[in-house]
Amino acid sequence: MALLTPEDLENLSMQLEENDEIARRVTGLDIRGICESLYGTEPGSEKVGIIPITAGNGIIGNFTSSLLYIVEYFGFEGFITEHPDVTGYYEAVSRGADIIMMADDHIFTAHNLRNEKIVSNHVATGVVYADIASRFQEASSKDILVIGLGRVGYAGACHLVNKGFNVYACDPNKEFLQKAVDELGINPYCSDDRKKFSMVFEATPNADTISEGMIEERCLVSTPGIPCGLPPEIGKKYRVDLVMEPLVIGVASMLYSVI
Ligand code: 2YG
Ligand code: MG
Repeated sequence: MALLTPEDLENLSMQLEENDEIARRVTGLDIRGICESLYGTEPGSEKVGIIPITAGNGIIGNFTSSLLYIVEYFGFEGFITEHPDVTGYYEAVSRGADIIMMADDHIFTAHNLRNEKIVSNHVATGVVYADIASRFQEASSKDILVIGLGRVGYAGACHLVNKGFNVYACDPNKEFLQKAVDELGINPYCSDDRKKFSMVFEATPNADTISEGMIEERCLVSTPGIPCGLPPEIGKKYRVDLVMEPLVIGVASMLYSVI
C-alpha cells in the first residue's frame, strides 16, 4: 500500500461528513453506528496516546494530528506525545494512556494496554469497509465481490464469509487467490464470468480496477484504496454509491475493535 501524503489528510472533517451521509443513506447507519454494531463496543473513558514515529520514511505531516481529531470525534480522550519513537512510548505510558496508536511504514497499530487487544490498520480497515459493502440495503442478492486479496482484502473477505455472504473475489496474484479459495472457500471471480454485483468491496492500491462488466446499476462500492478503483465516468454512468475516505473509517474500526 502506498504511504499517505499530507494532502490526502486535508479536509478530513469534510470527507467524514460526506461519507457519514452516504453510509447513512445506503446502510441506515453512520460510521459510528456501523462500528458499534460491528464490534458491540462503545467508548468509555479510554485515553489514547498517539506516538509520532520517525522510522523509515519518517513523520507524515498531518498524520498524528488527524489521528487526534478522529480519536476525539469518536468520544475518546487523546494526546500526541511530545517526543517520537521509544521516548514517546515511555511518555505515553507514563501519562496514563490506555490505548497506544502508532505507525511506521509497514504497520499501523492500536494496542489496548488494559485488555491486551491489538489490531493492525490493515485488518480493521478490511473488516469495516467489507462490512459497509455488506450492509447495502438495496442489495439484489447475498453475492458480494472482493477486488484485491492483500492484507486488507483478505481480512474483509474473511469477515464476509463469516457473515454468511456469497463471496466472489479476484486478484492478479494467483497465490493470493488460491489461498483465499483454500482457506476461506471464496469463489474465484474472473471478468469473463459475466456476473454483475450490487455490492463491491475494493482493496487494491490501483486505479481502474472496477469495470462496467462487474457492476449493477446503483450498486455500492466500498473502498479504502487510494487511488480509487472506480473510474469516475463509470461511477456516474451506473449511478454508483461510493464510500471512500483515506483514514477516518479505518481508524474508527481500529479503536472500536480494541475496546
Ligand atoms: O508517525 C508518523 O507520522 C509516520 N511514521 C506514519 C506512517 C504511516 C504510514 N502508513 C500509511 O501511510 C498508510 N498505509 C496507513 C493506512 C491508513 C489508511 N488506510
Ligand atoms: Mg484502489
